[in-house]
Amino acid sequence: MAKRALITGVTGQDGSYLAEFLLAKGYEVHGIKRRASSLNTARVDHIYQDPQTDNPRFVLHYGDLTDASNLTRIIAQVQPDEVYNLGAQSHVAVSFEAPEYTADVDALGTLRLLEAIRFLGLERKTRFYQASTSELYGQVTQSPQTETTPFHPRSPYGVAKLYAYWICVNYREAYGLHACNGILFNHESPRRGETFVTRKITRGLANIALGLENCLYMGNIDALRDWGHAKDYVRMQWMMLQQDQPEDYVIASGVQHSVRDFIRWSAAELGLDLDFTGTGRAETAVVTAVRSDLAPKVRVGDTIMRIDPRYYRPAEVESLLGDPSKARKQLGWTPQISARQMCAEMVAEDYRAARRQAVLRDCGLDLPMAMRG
Ligand code: NDP
Ligand code: GDR
Repeated sequence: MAKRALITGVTGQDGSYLAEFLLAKGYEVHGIKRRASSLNTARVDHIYQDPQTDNPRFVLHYGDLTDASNLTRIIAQVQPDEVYNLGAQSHVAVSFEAPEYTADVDALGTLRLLEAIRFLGLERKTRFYQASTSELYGQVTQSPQTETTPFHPRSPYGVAKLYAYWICVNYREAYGLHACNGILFNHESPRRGETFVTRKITRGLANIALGLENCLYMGNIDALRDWGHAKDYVRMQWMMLQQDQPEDYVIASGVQHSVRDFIRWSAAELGLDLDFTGTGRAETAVVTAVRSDLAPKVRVGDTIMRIDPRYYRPAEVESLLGDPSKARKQLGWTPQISARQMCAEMVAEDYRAARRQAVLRDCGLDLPMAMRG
């Protein structure tokens, strides 16, 4: 019989790639989506299966990580072999604005799922993956970070995820649950949410190239991150749950770059050379060469990036670099897509969307910003 997986956060970046991956492996995949006033399934619409006709292997359930009875009912109904807890208020900056909600979803939501598994007596059947994060390290004292590096989170998001990390370990130790933490470093893709830094840059610069925007406003571009591709990272989420022994693993590329580097790469994909001048809040990026016809609206001398302190965080995580040796040695995992290749893919996708938008504009059919793809 096909294995059954339940994914929270199935409508998000990772959830959509993981659902595709598990369907290709022959799984029956159940996902939890939130009720919203407008459609929020764009990332999984292409794998949607009509429940009327198809005897579907991909099934969506309405639910929310803040609702214990709902989660318990879904788990009782699905009887999953594997639960992937990817659902979260996942934006670090937003967690400073909504700390209590973030704790409810990211920390207590994890507890609710684990308790549902225990309450239903599924501890021996259901394996559990927890989406832990490099944000646990926060203010790092050791580089690169491994599974044994001490945690010092720097945001309500990081602190909530710290609770989730430990409650997962606790249910493993206390009840013998097969529960694993994947400590994942930043991973991106063309499906990344538009307000995370990589996507903000690739989308913003594609729009600037075609005259849909004038300037990118950024926060701390000195921040250093270890970026990988979401497709590589969801594969590892599944691999962890196939092990006989549940353990925690760092998943990272082992290479670090600055946000400034990412801006430079993205501009280069559009044929633009940049000069970064000034420091701190006065830093800008000015175009020094236009080397292709991809950016017909940009001129040498244009300032296409400025700093806006609104995007600074009350406490910043300046530098993260992961050491994925354990995952490589024990599971044979190696990432296949470099950060630079991923950046090229993201720019290409966002450029396609911007071109569609520019065509509409040129025909006098411009859409409001909020409705642009
Ligand atoms: P996204 O923000 O793209 O997706 C988050 C998902 O969680 C969405 O499906 C969202 O639903 C859902 N969600 C949010 N709140 C709730 C709630 N109250 N109840 C149920 N579902 C909810 O995140 P990613 O796909 O990038 O990340 C997946 C997980 O991995 C998250 O837990 C994140 O914290 C963690 N992580 C991510 C990393 C990264 O670099 N991407 C690195 C390390 C960890 P909706 O679509 O309706 O908003
Ligand atoms: P992060 O990702 O906080 O690492 O969390 P994000 O892309 O939001 O920020 C990365 C770094 O870029 C700096 N930065 C900006 N960030 C945003 N969003 N917008 C800006 O304008 C901007 N300018 C500079 C940030 O300050 C930060 O240093 C992501 C999320 O996916 C988490 O859910 C996940 O756990 C971690 O990655 C690993």
